[in-house]
Amino acid sequence: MARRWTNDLTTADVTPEALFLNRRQLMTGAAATGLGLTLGRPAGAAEEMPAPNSWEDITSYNNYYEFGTGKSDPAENAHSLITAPWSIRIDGLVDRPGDYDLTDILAKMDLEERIYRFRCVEAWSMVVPWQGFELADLLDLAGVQDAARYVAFETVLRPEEMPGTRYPVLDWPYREGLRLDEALHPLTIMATGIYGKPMPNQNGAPIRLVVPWKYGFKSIKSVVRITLTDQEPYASWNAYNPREYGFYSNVNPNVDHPRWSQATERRIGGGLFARRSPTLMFNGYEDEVAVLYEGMDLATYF
Ligand SMILES: Nc1nc2c(c(=O)[nH]1)N[C@H]1C(S)=C(S)[C@@H](COP(=O)(O)O)O[C@H]1N2
Ligand SMILES: [Mo]
Repeated sequence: MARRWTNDLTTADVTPEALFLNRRQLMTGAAATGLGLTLGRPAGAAEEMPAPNSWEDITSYNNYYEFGTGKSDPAENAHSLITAPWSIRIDGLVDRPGDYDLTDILAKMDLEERIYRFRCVEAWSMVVPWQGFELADLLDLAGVQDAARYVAFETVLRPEEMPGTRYPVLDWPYREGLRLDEALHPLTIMATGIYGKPMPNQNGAPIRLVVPWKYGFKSIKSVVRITLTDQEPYASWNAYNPREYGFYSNVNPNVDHPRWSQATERRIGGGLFARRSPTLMFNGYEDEVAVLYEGMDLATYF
């Protein structure tokens, strides 16, 4: 069922992390923009893919509110999350509902590298070399029924291990949702690692969603439940403030957040005085995903 999508290049092909870091130091953070690097550029993609962010950037500047709201809180606190054993309950409109053990899931999946742009709604961005598999392949295990229209996701909730959840910052557990066609799109992955290493806890170990054309908060971490439904699912940020965080939250330079512009973004790792770069429609994945939204007013369904 999944239409396969593959990178034409992987980080292993072109820049082992250490080599890349070295290059970056040499380039004094003038940053790897505009150098014509074609890392992880999907065949036929219109936009150049900048070089991936460093391991340090990706694992020290995080949003994971279950461990605190500061960018360095997750790296400091998330070690307390116990990530094995782990299972995902898949239920709702599926033929084979149940608790799927992560080890059993991984035995059936082909892990591949996906180097994706990652754009937070707060207007910062990174490029991340994920490892993972297509969500469509996981949903196939459970057998999606014809009546399903949406997919709901839930993060684990363990207040003893997740200090941030002792405060009502969000209506825990963190929840997100996708339309079924978005969930089945070959760019949508479940990621289990970064830079070829197991997913760090602060990035959503042991398994998290990655939807590269949507604002980062849609990419829910440490997933323990996936429910197929015929109703638009509850989504934590959307419920918190529907005017600011739409259900769709597709990256769109033409639809501003009520409190800031989305036309440009700040690339993490570019240094304090890094120039802002233009935000790309659908975060640079317009050729792949625009078809999902044909005929929809993207300012209304933001
Ligand atoms: N469970 C959970 N998932 C989450 C978040 C969170 O706070 N809790 N933050 C989201 C936001 S706002 C962003 S930008 C990304 C950050 O992912 P990263 O830390 O791996 O860069 O995770 C998203 N997934
Ligand atoms: Mo975000």
